[in-house]
Amino acid sequence: MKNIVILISGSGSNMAAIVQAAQRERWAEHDGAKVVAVISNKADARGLQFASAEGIVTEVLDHKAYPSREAFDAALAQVIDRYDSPGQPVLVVLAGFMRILTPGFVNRYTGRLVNIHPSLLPAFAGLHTHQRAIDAGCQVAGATVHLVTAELDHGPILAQAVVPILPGDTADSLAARVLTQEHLMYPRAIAQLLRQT
Ligand code: NHR
Ligand code: GAR
Repeated sequence: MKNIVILISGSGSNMAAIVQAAQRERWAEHDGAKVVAVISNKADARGLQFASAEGIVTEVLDHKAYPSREAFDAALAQVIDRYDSPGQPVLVVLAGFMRILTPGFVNRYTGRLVNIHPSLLPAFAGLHTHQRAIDAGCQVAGATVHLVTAELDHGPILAQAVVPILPGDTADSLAARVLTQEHLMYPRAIAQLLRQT
């Protein structure tokens, strides 16, 4: 079985979209793949309740409880590696995960660590992407699925979705329009990645 571990920090709607696609499209049967654990760096992440209700193992690792980024990432890797084996490397999916990961962590999971970023990369790497796209006068915005490398939001692009920026848009209204597309794109991109590996 190809184990999928999803890392979240908040509402986890992308995580839920992936879990639901896996059920609907029978990834276990057709791709031998399964979401086995959801890990959050925040105890109050709403997505944890959804995952538990689906019978998925949940784990909280509070980054504030660790003395350094390296220590947090080492603890994270230790949990993830419970689901890893030489023949069946675990796929690590960042879904609204808000902690920058150290090179040591990223290099451990090269080629099997993916993120969804709420902009059309390479435009607007980093935070506050929707407000920055509005302020720049962009007519379109969107989201990007990419492999994670040590350089933030710079890994190889796997998929992108575009939405219009409309007159009167706020960061919130634009974020909602982008998020709808994320929910369609991210499960598809992961399914494609599963079929390649
Ligand atoms: N780590 C690496 N090494 N490379 C990437 O491409 C990563 C990553 C970790 C997370 C997601 C990313 C996004 O899609 C991601 C990509 C958090 C921050 C950030 O500044 C930036 C980008 C992303 C995630 N985090 C602050 C920090 O100090 C904390 C911010 C907060 O807690 O609100 O880690 O946008
Ligand atoms: C999504 O829009 C995702 O692209 C973005 O946060 C939202 C998380 O929503 N990710 C980042 O900003 C990463 N820094 P979700 O928790 O409901 O999936």
